[in-house]
Amino acid sequence: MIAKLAGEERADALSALEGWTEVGGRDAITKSFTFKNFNEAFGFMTRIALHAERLDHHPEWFNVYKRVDITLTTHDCDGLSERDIRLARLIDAAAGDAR
Ligand code: H2B
Repeated sequence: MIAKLAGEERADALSALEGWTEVGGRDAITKSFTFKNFNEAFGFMTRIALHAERLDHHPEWFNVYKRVDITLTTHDCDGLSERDIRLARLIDAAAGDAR
């Protein structure tokens, strides 16, 4: 069973991420990305899908046209874990310049 992040470790991990905010009512983080067009948004999602499969850790996400909203949490511990932090970093790298 993967450990939930808590206390100082959790706070430090979250403060090292840029633009990710905590979700109200559940232990999860979220960030929205907007690209130039659908093609770029879908390419981004494809890059994330490859990371997700490799890490066996998957995002909750929602796409409309050029926007991708992503929520990260670890279902196996019902909260945030180191896996979410790792995937968030990879997602930020996969986003390139998009904000
Ligand atoms: N993704 C996320 N976000 N949380 C999990 O707990 C999780 C996952 N568990 N992807 C993995 C798959 C698990 O269900 C499989 C069986 O390893």
